[in-house]
Amino acid sequence: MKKILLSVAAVVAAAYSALAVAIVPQPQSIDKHQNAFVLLPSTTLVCASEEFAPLAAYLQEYIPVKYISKVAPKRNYVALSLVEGYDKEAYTLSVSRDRVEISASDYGGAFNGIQTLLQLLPSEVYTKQMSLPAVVRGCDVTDKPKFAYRGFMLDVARTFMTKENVLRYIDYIAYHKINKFHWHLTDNQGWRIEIKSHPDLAKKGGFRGDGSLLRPSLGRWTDIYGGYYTQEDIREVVAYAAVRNIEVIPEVDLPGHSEALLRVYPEMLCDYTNDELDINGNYDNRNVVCATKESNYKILEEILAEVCALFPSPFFHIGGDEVRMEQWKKCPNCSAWLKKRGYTDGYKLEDMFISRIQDILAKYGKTPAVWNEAAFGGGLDKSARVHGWKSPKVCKQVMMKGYPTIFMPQQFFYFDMAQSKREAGASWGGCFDVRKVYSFDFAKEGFTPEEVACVEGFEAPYWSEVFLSQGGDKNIDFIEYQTFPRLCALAELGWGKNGGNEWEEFHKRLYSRHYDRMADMGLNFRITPPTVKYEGGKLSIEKIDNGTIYYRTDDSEKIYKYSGAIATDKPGKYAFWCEYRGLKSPEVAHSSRYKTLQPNVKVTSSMPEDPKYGYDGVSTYKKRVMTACTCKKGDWILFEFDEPIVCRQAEFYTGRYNVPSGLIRVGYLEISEDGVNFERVADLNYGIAKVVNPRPIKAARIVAERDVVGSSKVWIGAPILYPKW
Ligand code: TNX
Repeated sequence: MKKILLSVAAVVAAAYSALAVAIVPQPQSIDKHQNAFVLLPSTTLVCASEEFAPLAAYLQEYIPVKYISKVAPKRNYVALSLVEGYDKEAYTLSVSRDRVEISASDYGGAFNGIQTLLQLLPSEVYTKQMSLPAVVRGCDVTDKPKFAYRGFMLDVARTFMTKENVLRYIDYIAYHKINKFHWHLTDNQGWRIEIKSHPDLAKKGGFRGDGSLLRPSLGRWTDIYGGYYTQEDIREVVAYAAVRNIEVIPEVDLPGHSEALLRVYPEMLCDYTNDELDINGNYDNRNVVCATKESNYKILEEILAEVCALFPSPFFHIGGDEVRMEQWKKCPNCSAWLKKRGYTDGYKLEDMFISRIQDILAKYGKTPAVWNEAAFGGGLDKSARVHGWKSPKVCKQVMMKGYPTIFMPQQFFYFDMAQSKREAGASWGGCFDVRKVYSFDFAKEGFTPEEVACVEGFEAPYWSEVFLSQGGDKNIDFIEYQTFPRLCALAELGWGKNGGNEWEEFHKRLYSRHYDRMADMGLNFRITPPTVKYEGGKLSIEKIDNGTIYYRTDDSEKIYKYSGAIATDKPGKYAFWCEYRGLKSPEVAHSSRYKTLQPNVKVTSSMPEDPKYGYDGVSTYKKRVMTACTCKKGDWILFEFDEPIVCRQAEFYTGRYNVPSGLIRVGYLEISEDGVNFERVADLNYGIAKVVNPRPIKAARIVAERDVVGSSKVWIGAPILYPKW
C-alpha cells in the first residue's frame, strides 16, 4: 500500500512539473488548483443519464476504468452529469482530489467536457492504451463555443476514401470539438453514395479509368479506380459521428459539377449536341443538369429522397457552385426560359433550379445549404444556409443579405492549398500554413462586433484533386499533413479564440502539448520547418517548433544532426529539416539552393501547339504552354538548348502544376549530349521527370507510352535546371 501511495505521489509530482495546461481550443475560463485527481483502475465512471450513456462508453475507450455506475460513490469517480441551465454545447469540468465532474445540459456540452478532460490527461490517452495511475491537474473549467457551426468538409468525390479512413477522420476532428462534417459525396469525377432506386449511379459513376463510363480525369488512368459507400456504410458513419457530437451534412453537388451523374443519365443533359467532346475517347465533358427538363426533377427527387432518409441532419447541401452557364445558354429550352423572362443572367435560371430542389427537400423535412454562387441571382430563399468560399468579402455580402453564412474563404481555410512554396498541394487560393489560418480576424476583414454576432461559424474543406497524385487513399498521411495543425487553428477560431489573438501563445500551446497529443492520436501532422540564416560565411538554423534539426548535403546520403552554425562558402548545398516524434518538417535551405539556369530553349512537339499558349512561351521561363490536343502513344515533346547544359539536376514538367491533370501519365525522359543520340534516363511520375547529375544536356525529349485519355490538352512547363555547385 505504502508503495502504491509513494508511486502515486511521484506521478503527481512529475505531473506538476511537466503538465502545463494547454488546451486546444482554449476554454473560456480555466482556474487551476494546487491539487490533482488520480485516475486509478478502481475509479468509477458515474453516469445517471440515459442520454449520456453513449458518452460513458466512449470515455471508457480512452480511460481504462472498469465500472459504470448510476450512483456516485464517496470519492474516486469521474461523473458525467446532466444538469439544467447550461447553454447549448456548454459545460463545466471540475477536477478535485476526490472526483472529476463534467456537467452539461446537452449531449454536445458533455462531449466537449470529455474532450477537455482527455487533454488534461497524459497524451498517451489517445492511444487508448494509457497506463494507470494517471494524473489530472486540479482545475475548474467553464466553457462554451462561440460559434454554433464548426465544420470540416471532405471531398471524397475526386479521390475516394474508404469508410475506415472517414471514421478515423471523424475521430480526429471530434478531438478538436468540431461539430459538423460536411461530406462532399458527388462531383464531376465520382458519385460515391449508393442509390437503391438508381444503382448505376454508384456502380458506374463511382469509378473512372480505362474503359469506364467516366472520364479518367485527375491523373491516373491506367486502371479502373474509385469506390462508393453503401447505404449501410453511410448509416454507420452517421451513427459513429453522432456519438462524437458531429452532425453529418451530405452534399450532392447540383446542377453543375455533375458529370458523374450525367454520364450515367445522359438524358438529363441539355438538348443540344456537344461539339466540344473531349478529344481522344469522345468523352462528353458537359457537367450541368438541364434546368428546364421536367423529367429531371422527378429523377432528382427519387435520388434526393433516399439521401434525405440516410442523414438525420436538417440540412442538405445541394452545391450550386461553378455552374458552367454556357451549357444552359446553348440549350434551346433553357435559353428560351431566360429569354421569355427577359433575363440574360444564368444565375436567374440557377435560382429557379435551386428553388425547385428546395421544394423537393422541404417534402423530406430538409433545408438546403448551398455554395455562395447560388446566392448571386437574388432569388435564393432566405432560409438557405450559404457556404461562403470565395473571399471574406463575399462571405460578408451574403451574410448581409440575411443568409445564415458559414465562413470558409479559400485564402484562409482551403486545406488543399500547399503550406509553403515547395510543398505539395494546390496553389490557386494561396499558400499558407497554420499561422495564416490562425490570423483570420474579423476586425481586420472589416466586420463590426454586431456583424460577427451574425456569423454562424467556420468550415475548412479538404478538396481532393491533389490528393490523388500523392498516393490517394493509400497515403492518408498526406491529407493529415494538409489538415493538421491547420485544423487546430480553425477549431480555435470556431471556439472563439479565448487565448486572445496572440500567435505566440497559441503556437506554444501547440508545440508544447498538443503535438504530443496529435502524435499519440496517430496523426501525421506538419512540423514547421526551421529558419535558415546565412551571415559572415556561416549558416545558422533555428527551430520554430519543438524537435531536432537535421541536415544533409548534396555530397552524400548521410544525415547529420545540427549542433551549431556551419561555416561554408556554398550554403545552398545544405538542406535542413526539423523532426519531432518521427515526423519530419519539409526541407528548407538557403535561397541559393533554388537558383536555376534559364538558357535559351526551343520546344517542338509531335502535337500541334495551342494558338493561345504557343510553345515559344517556354523560353520566358514564366509561362506554361499547351498542346492543341491530347497525346497518343509515341507522341513527344523536344526541348533543345543552344549549348549542352551542365547541371546538377534537371526536371521536365508536363501537366498543371500540383493538380494531376493535363499531363502525360505514362512516359519517359530521354536526354542527349549531341542532340542526335538519346538515352532514356527517367520515367514520368505524374507528368514529371527528374534526373540527378546528368551528362550535359543538348536536348531532352519526353515520350508518351500510352494514349492519354482524360484531358484534352497537355500542359508543358519550362525545364528546371539547377547549376553545378
Ligand atoms: C473550387 S470551392 C471548388 C472545388 C474545387 C476547389 C479546389 C468550390 C465550391 N468549388 O470544386 O475542388 O476549388 O481547391
